[in-house]
Amino acid sequence: MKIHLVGGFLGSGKTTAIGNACQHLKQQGLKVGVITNDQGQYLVDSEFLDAEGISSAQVTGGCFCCNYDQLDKQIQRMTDSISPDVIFAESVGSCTDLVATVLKPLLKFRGQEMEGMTLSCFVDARMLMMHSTNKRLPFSADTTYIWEKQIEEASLIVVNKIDMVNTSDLPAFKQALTAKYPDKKFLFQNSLDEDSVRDWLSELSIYEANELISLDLDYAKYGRGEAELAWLDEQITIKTFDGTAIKVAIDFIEGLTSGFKREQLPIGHLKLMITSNGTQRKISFTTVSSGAAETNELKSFFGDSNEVQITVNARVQTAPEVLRGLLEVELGLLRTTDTVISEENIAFFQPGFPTPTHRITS
Ligand SMILES: Nc1nc2c(ncn2[C@@H]2O[C@H](COP(=O)(O)OP(=O)(O)OP(=O)(O)O)[C@@H](O)[C@H]2O)c(=O)[nH]1
Ligand SMILES: [Mg+2]
Repeated sequence: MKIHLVGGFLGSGKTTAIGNACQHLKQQGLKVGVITNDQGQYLVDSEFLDAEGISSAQVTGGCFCCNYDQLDKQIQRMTDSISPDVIFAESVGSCTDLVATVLKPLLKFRGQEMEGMTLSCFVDARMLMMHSTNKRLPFSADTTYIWEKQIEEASLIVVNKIDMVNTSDLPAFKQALTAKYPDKKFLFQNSLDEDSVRDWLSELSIYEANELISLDLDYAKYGRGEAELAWLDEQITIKTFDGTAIKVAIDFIEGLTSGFKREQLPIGHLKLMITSNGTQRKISFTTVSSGAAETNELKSFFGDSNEVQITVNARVQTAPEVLRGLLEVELGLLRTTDTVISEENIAFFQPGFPTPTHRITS
């Protein structure tokens, strides 16, 4: 069994790439599993992988490093149940220090039974381009510190969403990256494209992460950067009597994202899994990706419907109460005698200070 640890910032495209990589490996007859990870309990990433028919397990309530025993248990369970050839473990997008707190502990405690481990760091090409031209990223200094440290600790960097970058800017961008990070391997990827994901898999098949060096990390700064991004997860049910439940869902999504814009709140990642008429669709928003086109397609994708379920996972740079307040206001505006909206499993909080179970610095 090989474990591919996949890190990188919120919304950079980790789950998308993992999903496509799993489909490809399955077609080759390999057994694959994915371990998802996030702050809350009801994870859109797990629902997405289930919908794709990919075996997954989840580590909830905080990152792999602070819940190492849960991660270890899920690896064991997956090994016992499906005996996978490959496991992808996707860490929380605001997490760093993976070499010292996840990779080295796994190599130490599970090295015997593994054929190897890799670490990839995903980064949104547009954010990396901003950074490489000395522009400020749309997050606080402490959150930007996490983003920078994620890149620093990995030697394989997947520069994702390359399709969103102007091709004429690419040569200078690539040159700037090589000059700044001469020791890193960069893959320029579009994770929506199968061929592109196949190149990543080829790289993973020859790459070993054993030589990686643990980060020198200011935990106080890291903790502040984590805490500045509030978490919210909940499940919403919209019921109507005239087939307009999808329209109400679209109004909710548009209202919520306009609210974030109006209040100038940087979106780490807003993920929504929408279920109706026996089918599902995930849509996503980050500060650099509007998701508006995907929202517009929902009406034609689902058609008329009287019931819609939405799982919301949000990571936004604000106080948790503000995040929850915006959501409550939007839902309140949409409730009428003919539109019944209920909410379940609501959780919103500031992620706790990172306290890894293990930290191997040697
Ligand atoms: N255009 C384009 N969109 C992409 C690409 N990769 C991912 N996306 C989109 O980016 C959004 C976020 O992707 P995810 O795979 O959920 O990102 P993630 O890194 O797993 O996010 P977190 O788990 O929240 O950290 C989704 O809407 C994807 O469809 C890509 O290469 N190109
Ligand atoms: Mg993900």
